[in-house]
Amino acid sequence: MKKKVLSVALSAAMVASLAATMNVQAEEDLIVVGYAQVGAESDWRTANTESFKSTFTEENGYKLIFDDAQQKQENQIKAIRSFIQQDVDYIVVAPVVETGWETVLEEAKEAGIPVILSDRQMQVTDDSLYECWVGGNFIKEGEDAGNWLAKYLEDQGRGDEEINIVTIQGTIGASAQVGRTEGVGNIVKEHENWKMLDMQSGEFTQAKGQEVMESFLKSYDDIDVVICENDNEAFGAIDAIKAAGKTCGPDGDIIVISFDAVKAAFESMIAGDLNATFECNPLHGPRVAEIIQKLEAGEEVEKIQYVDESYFDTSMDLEAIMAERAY
Ligand code: GYE
Repeated sequence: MKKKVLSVALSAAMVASLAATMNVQAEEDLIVVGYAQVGAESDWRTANTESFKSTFTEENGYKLIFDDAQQKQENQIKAIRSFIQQDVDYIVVAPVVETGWETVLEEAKEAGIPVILSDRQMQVTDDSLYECWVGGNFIKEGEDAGNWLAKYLEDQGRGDEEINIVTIQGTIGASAQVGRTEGVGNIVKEHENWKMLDMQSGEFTQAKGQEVMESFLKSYDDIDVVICENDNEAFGAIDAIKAAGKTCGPDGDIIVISFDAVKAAFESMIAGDLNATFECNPLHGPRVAEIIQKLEAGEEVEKIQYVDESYFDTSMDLEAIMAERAY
């Protein structure tokens, strides 16, 4: 009797240890991905983080090490070095700015860890330092916004009017800032009657967007258009416009244009504050996972991968569109 109890106890212990071994093995099979994220500066960024966290799960075969760099390049460099030390299988970076990455990318290369760029790009002389990049076509987004404005003014019979524009830029040196500023600039050049009065960075945040718009409104009394390089800056700009006793949106004094097309931008258009938003898709998690799976299978991946993007304005059925969107 005693013997039987002992053997039951023994086999229970064996099952437990076997289960523990299996667990360790399962963990060893996971693909370890370090993601050096920019920060949490905007709704777009929150949706992007969420996309990675929900894609790179243990059920899907991954272990995600996530780092929030609080919009500072030095923090991202530290995060990449710590990923190298932890000997992760892949490093994914959404670089805060485009320059200054060579050294740390070489360190990753020496360690034999592939680097995938997501969202913003890097300028490096040797592009074999990263596998590929996936993100939005920022110059095109800017040009689309400029062309939208031209048509909008034309439709309102204001095609030949003097138009004063200000721009609240994103983080200076970030691809999304560089591309959107350039894209809008290309269209501004085509219109002699358009004048870019001023450009200042709002760091892609609502608070800074509001601050910059407040100062623009103090300096210039005839602003026709404000271009905000992301939605959150536009929310801040709209608050500043209202606080200054002015109006905006389709029935207001100032036309407000932004980028990203997050849910709150739809709400702002429905409320009649924002005129138009140019989409930038933040759901990169599944795309990066697809790239990793291809690399795991030894397949080639395309170096530059643009995501599809659209735009939305107050002439559309925004309630219906919003209901279908994931962010
Ligand atoms: O537009 C902005 C975010 O790099 C595309 O970064 C991204 C930009 C996005 O903070 O909201």
